Amino acid sequence: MNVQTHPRRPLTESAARRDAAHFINGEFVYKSASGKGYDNICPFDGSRIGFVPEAGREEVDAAVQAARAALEGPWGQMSVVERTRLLAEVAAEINRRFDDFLEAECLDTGKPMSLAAHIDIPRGAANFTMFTDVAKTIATETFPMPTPDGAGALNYGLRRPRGVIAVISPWNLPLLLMTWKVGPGLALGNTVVVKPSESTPLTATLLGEVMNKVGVPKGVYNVVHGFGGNSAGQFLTEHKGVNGVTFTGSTKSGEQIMLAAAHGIRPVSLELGGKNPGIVFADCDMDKAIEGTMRSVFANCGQVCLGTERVYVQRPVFDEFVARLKAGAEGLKLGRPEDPATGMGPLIHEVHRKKVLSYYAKAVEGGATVVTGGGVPEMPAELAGGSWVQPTIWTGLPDDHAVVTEEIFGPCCHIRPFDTEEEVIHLANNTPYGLAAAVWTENLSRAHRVAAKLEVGICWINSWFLRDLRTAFGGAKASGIGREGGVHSLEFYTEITNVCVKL
Ligand code: NAD
Ligand code: 6OD
Repeated sequence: MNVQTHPRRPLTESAARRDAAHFINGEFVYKSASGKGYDNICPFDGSRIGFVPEAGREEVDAAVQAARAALEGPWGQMSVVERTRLLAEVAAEINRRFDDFLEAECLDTGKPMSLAAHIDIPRGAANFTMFTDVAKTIATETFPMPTPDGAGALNYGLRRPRGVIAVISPWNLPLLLMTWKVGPGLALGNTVVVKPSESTPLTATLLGEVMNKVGVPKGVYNVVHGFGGNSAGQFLTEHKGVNGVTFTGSTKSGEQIMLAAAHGIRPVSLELGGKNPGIVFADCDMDKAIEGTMRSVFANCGQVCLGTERVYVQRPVFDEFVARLKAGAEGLKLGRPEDPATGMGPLIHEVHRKKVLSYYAKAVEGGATVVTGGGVPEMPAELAGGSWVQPTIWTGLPDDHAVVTEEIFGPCCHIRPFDTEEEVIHLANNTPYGLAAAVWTENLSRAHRVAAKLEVGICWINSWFLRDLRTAFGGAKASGIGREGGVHSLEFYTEITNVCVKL
């Protein structure tokens, strides 16, 4: 992965501070026909980044029409080799403009540049190269069959692109999660209309420049900005010209999107929320467990769908674990994205901060022991307008308390002791969600045994957020429908036709 470490421009002077634009049929559109739009606000200091136009039905329709037309144009005629060569150019151009993407992403999200430089931007590029092999090596089944006349018949499967894909993405890892859909979608011959989160419009807009620069035909990649319900998101998912909707976001929005996609019987791929357990056995390597749990709880200010919010620690090591995680949390430096010493940034915006702080208050009302944090940190005057909260750890809440059962999406966790393997498996599975789990143990048999019993899409053993893009990714239960990644992406991004040839 391309990770650049040279000193960076201060974000106050960044050229990435600019208006966002829709990207429709290869053109940037800075104003919607309705004139509607809003200010993009920077989460670390509350400053104005620029204007974001809000798409109405007119812009959404233009984007979908452009994507439909592109299916019939040069894009539709391209061989898979030509298509994937072009996508490799997209990845290379993202890497050439690494700092532009990095600055745009950190302005929109407030996350530390050290984090985005290692995860968000390199993965944003890799998502365009990863699916090359999948697209080039599509295999389908063949069944010769006997027929009464003795001549027989031959069945074979043909995969074709699904068509126009609506990509609806969230604000926590904007470029990474958007390209995680756009990469396979395009590699497999579809065209896309992206609706990025209203809070993070910049990198999706910037990607339009990359598409034009490397010569991706117009209409293949389109972006419309705006909100979800009764705005660009809803108009897009309801549009009859869309053949499938792939969505990453909250379970509540996922339900609405599924309802919209039901009209016209369009397929959905849903990657939704979670309330992920971390399970620390007494036989773990404690250094690894602390390092991994520090990341899984506090990375990206706790705004990672795969993050740990419920930690279960076996009783003999409970006190040691709590003390060491507390020390780690208290050692995190909150600060500007450009500062290499910054370990944690702000939450995405004030509305989300209000939500997270409401859980901080509920924990105290519920009788939790606040091990550390629980409030708003004192920040220097230049950052006082940002959406900061303290990294927070609680113990002592009952299993049915809202803080233990509901997704908070902040830098916080509740830690509870347990005694037996059976008990902790029951506790971990006792949730409507089923996205991810992290298990910490040096006992190999236990690791395999527990992983097989956890009702989740992804179970990490002695690691967290270690991603091989060839593997199935998605959530069980209320955490999603479908799997993407590697060959699993074929299911959503292609349609299979069985050809039956009577010989
Ligand atoms: P969100 O559901 O509020 O919004 C996500 C996107 O959906 C945004 O672009 C939003 O505008 C759009 N949207 C909302 N309602 C819509 C509607 N009715 N029709 C069409 N579009 C609509 O989520 P968020 O607050 O941006 O992100 C945080 C949530 O996302 C958390 O719950 C987190 O767990 C989840 N998430 C899940 C994964 C995963 O891979 N499972 C990854 C990242 C985030
Ligand atoms: O790594 C990925 O492909 C992925 N979809 C990660 C999701 C992270 C959630 O915040």
